[in-house]
Amino acid sequence: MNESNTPTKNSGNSLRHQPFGKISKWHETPDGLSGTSGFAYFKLRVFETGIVRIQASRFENFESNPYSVIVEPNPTAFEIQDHGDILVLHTSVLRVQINLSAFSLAFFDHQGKLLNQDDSFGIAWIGTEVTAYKKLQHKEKFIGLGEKTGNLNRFGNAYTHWNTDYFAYGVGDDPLYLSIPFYLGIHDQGHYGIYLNNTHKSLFNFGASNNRFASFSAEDGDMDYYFFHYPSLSEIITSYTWLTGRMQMPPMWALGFQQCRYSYYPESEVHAVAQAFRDKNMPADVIYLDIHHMEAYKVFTFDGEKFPNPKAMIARLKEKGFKVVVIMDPGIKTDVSYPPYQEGFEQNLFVNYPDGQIYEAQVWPGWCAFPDFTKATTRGWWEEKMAFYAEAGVDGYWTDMNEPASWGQCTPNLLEFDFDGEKASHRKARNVYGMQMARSTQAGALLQAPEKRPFVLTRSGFAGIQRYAAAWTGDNVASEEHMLAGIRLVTSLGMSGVAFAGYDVGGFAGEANKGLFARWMSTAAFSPLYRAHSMINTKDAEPWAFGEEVEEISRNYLNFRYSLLPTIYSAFYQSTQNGLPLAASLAIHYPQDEFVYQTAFQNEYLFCNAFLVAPVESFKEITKVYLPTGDWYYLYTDQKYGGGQVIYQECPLNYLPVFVPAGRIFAQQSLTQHTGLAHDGLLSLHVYQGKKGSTYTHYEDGGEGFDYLKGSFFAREITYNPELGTLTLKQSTGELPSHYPSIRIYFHGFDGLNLKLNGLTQELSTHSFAFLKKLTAFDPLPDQVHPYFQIDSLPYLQFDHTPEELVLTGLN
Ligand code: NBV
Repeated sequence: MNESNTPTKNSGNSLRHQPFGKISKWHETPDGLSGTSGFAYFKLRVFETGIVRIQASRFENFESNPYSVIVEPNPTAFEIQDHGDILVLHTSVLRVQINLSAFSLAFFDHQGKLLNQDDSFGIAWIGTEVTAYKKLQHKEKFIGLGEKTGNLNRFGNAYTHWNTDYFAYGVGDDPLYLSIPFYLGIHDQGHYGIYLNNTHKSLFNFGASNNRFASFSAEDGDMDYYFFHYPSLSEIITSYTWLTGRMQMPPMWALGFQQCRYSYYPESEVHAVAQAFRDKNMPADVIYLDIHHMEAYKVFTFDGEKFPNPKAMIARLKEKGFKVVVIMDPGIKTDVSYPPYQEGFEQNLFVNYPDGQIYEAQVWPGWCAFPDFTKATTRGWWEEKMAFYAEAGVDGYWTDMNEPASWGQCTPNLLEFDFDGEKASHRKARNVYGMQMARSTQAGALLQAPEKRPFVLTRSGFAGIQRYAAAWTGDNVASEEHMLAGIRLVTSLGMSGVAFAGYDVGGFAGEANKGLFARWMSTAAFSPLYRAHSMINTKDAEPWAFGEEVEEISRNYLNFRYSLLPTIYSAFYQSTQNGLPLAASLAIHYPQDEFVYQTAFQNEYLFCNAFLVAPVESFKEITKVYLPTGDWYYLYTDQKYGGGQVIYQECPLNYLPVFVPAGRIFAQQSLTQHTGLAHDGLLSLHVYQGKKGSTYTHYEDGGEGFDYLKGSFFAREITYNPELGTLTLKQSTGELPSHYPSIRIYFHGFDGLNLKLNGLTQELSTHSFAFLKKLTAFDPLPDQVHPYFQIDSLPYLQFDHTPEELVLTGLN
């Protein structure tokens, strides 16, 4: 090292720590500033008032990731003050202090509170590995980082991003299938978000094996991260999804129940399972075809024996109201008589070795070549090939094994990927491979059926995957701890931009016992993706396969899920607009509340902003629930609890602990057996008395297709204002009439109501009301094992659901 502590390109041992060094030159740019130490280069760019991008490179030409960020900087007012050794960049919400003597950064909010600060190591290299070192703040907590196992608070742990096929992973294992290098930091002084925009293998250390720093490193490429600060964590997630995109509105059917199995075959079994849902009055919308639908596991084929007439089969399933989703694996069998292989070979669509030879590895079909989904021509070809499924009537696609996985699980690093013209080795391309497969699959679905909303479910992905697909958490295990871990995976994905996510209900590997399956079905009714799945050579795992008791509990929660479709659909629409999670860890809403991070409470989350779900193992009869500040209603009885306390809640198998925040509103409709059937036209709104009100934005459209983008929707804000004692249904927007000509409002927790609707006095009715049905009195189970709850004399009011503003007064 020379005197100024600045290594030059030729100095020192590049395999030792090499800091960025003192800034010798800098200048203002249209959106920030850039400069150099002679050893390395930096850029700071203001993307938005609360988003600054920091890039540091050993080279003048900065490297990037063309796949995740989809926006350019938004011209935003900022100011740079030059204090000699220190520069200060201000926006209206953020202040970045840049220490020029060592290129170290500190981030403050507009009140001057320190949010995040570089350790004196700043940004530094060891060989090609680049790391940003951040001082640990007092009691700092770290949440998010996508599909990561472990605790909600990631402090004290380290995590790797390297998409990995991990059958029957343990609840602390890492890495898994999908990587999102975005996390939220929370401490006494405030909170922030950091997204590392580098696709190489990366490592996030939140104070593991050291007490000095939190750091994030990429094996190669540049340091390229976005720093976020806004007054709330929700706003940070909204801005992260502004940057990397949001999910598109899925078809309504994808919100229904989805039944999967590795694998249902032959055709008669698929029909039998679908029919059983109908015969047993258990609502469901989707059935999956796993790898046995193919001939010798070759994608774009059907096994002629097991599925002699897929088109007719799918048509029959459609008549029963079932959509069909097929699995698609990337591996293309290297069989010269197999057209996809021939075409890929001739058109150079596969991943190659540097000498041009096609890379082969073994997967289900045997030796396979792998489409290079980072190549535009490959994606275009795949999209065309999907005509095969579209012609058969397939409705959705399930992209599996797209880490990519192969036997041996060690894809060689020298492989070459097109990387959309930039060319990259496997080291840089691996983490985006699955995402590009999902992208191509979504585009293919759209190409083949332009009038339909694509549904793609992916196992692998990277930052931005939410634009293309929903995600599921891969090969989990049938155990109580996996059920709870799945919730944390889904809420972590949710705070990392992937709102539409779920886990295999019942557990993929192994076999659930009765209780576990029942609890899993009830819990997952409050999961954005509601899908059951199980492994080959295990016992049947459909919701009726565990006996009558489990069947009735499952039916109750399936029914509840379907009755909630107006709420869930509206929440999905909101999430397409703001990127917020549908299953939101309590940490998102109560980041400063220490209780929400405790092991006993870390699984609690808010579903669709209306239900606090307190997941609990199936064998527990009583559980501790933490209710944050505010008042809460136990869903099934309307019993009211004050917040900021731990309560003991009984949790018999037929009642999952669920609470409604005081002041909230949600909507129900009549039960249908699948989303393609018409409900009875009555929208039931449930309003919960509270000191703080809320707005429920009710949203409807055709449930399919894209007319909603041209105005064919019905939306209205419904606001409960406790100070004024009003419930206002604002004038609706959109060109579609509501599907609900009548509206009924249930008033929970109100006393002595004296209501007027648009000035006219109203007579209230009452009846006893239950969200779930009474279970059969299974002999010899006494009632207290399966209690039955209902709300006596619940007041309600019913009137015509007209589009004009409707104001109810007297909700005091
Ligand atoms: O295609 C079979 C399975 C699938 O059912 C599962 O959901 C995937 O995660 N697939 C993995 C292949 C290997 C399973 C052992």
